[in-house]
Amino acid sequence: MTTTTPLPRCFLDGFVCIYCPYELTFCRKNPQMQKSRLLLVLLLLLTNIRAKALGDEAAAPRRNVLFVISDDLNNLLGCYGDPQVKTPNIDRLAARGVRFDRAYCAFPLCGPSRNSLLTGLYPNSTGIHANGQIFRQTIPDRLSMSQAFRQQGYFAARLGKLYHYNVPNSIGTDGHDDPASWELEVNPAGVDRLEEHSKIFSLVPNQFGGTLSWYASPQSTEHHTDAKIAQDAEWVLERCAKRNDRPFFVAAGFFRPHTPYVAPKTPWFDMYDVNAMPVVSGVAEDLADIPAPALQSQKKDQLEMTDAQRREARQAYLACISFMDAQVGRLLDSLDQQGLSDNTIIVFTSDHGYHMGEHGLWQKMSLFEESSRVPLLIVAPGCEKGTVCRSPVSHVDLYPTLMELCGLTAPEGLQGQSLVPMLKDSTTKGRGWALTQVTRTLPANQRKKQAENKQATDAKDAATAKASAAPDQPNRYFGYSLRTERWRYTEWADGDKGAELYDHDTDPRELHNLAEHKDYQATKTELAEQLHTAIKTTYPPSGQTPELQPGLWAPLLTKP
Ligand SMILES: [Ca+2]
Ligand SMILES: [Ca+2]
Repeated sequence: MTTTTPLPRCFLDGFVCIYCPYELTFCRKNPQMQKSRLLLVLLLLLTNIRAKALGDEAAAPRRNVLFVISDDLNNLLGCYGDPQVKTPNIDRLAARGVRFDRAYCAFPLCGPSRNSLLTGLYPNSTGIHANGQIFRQTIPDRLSMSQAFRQQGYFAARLGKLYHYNVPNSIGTDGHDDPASWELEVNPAGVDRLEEHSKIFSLVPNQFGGTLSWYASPQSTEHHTDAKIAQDAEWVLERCAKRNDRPFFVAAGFFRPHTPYVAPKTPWFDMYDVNAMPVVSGVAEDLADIPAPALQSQKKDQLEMTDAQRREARQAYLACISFMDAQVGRLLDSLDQQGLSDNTIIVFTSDHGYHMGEHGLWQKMSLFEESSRVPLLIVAPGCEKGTVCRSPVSHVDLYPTLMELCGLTAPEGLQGQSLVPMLKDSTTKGRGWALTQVTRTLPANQRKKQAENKQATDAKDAATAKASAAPDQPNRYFGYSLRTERWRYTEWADGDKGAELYDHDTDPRELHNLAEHKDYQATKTELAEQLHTAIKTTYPPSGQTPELQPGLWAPLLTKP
């Protein structure tokens, strides 16, 4: 009598698993079961892959953001081709990511620019066209960029100047900050603020913020405000690194190279030979074809500067850039040392550009290239490295870009484009233009006439009112400038007070205004149409710029 050993029962109750050695023989004897086995193997493989993918997703830490903004910094940087300035740290940052060659602010002044950048809305939608105001006074319910990060679980910290500050007097305070934007605010002040004001040279004695002023400080680097910001940022990043369950948005806002140009003499001023500093020439000839509003930011004390003073100002400005660059380097080193670099998006920019004597202009508040253009570097994991994107982009594009890079939900109504396609392929064209706007005031002798015109305008249908009119402030009007890959086209008061057209293919210094040239009228007409269409996108859906609500500056506290 023979006995047969019963086949062990499969734990899948009749179905066969490749991991089950007992059932393999049995299965092979049964074609029907073999078919089932194949199906099951496929199913298990798919399940396994899916489970692994989900596991990776759950295990992968969310991306962090280090957002670095400098104040009043133009594109005088090594990575943007300046042959004199020494910016090794910003240059190495550029080598790690995408350098945007045509990036522009929405408004060339601290307050309006920063409110625009940090809300992702143009100034016509924030209602902030001047310093000393914040969007909580006009659109209190909007989510600022870092607030949107906070609401989706991020830790958000601010070190130094993100929203507007009066520089230098507000250094060490919160300035015109938005408390709802941050969980932690750090406001260090160094000797440049606390001890050295009386020693600073200024074109107008005792005025430092809006006036060209400089000082080569004998105090060493670590005693200056921006170095303290970098030191405090290192401390914050060190603690962030220990909390890998919580992603961060750390924003560092350096005060230099804003006036007064104060930096340690050694090593920063010593890097630059004052006699080797160039002075802009040919200004008188250049001014002949520029409409008056384009030059309204000129100041008498700046026009009267000697060449020696112009050289000193430039030396001091470059010294401050190199000093600030070293502080950027500390932040990059800190990310590396804390093991955060692979998973942290880094943005570096400035709130607007800056003139160094071009067209007789210094500082900001012009619509020329030097004042409207900003440096913009973005380093993001998985994106291009060391490449240059030449498509025109705007500060308003940063908010949607960072939301997308971090996989967060952006609030409704952001007005910029995401730059993620350009970070993946720097030849992507995108929107094709960037728009910068500025305010101008009427000279006293034109104000009465303007008041009469306003009455006439009020009588018309609102739809026919001009886009540049500022009806609440009859003495004020706007200039708008559209930058495409090739052209800059600017209109003052819808062209009533002048227009400018510059061909960057042949005239990168914007010396030859082609707006009235007979050969360029078709180009001008085309760009004017594009400009007016672009201006419409800067308004909220209501079509009305929100007005300041008196007394409204309440922080909107949020979770976390
Ligand atoms: Ca500024
Ligand atoms: Ca000119």
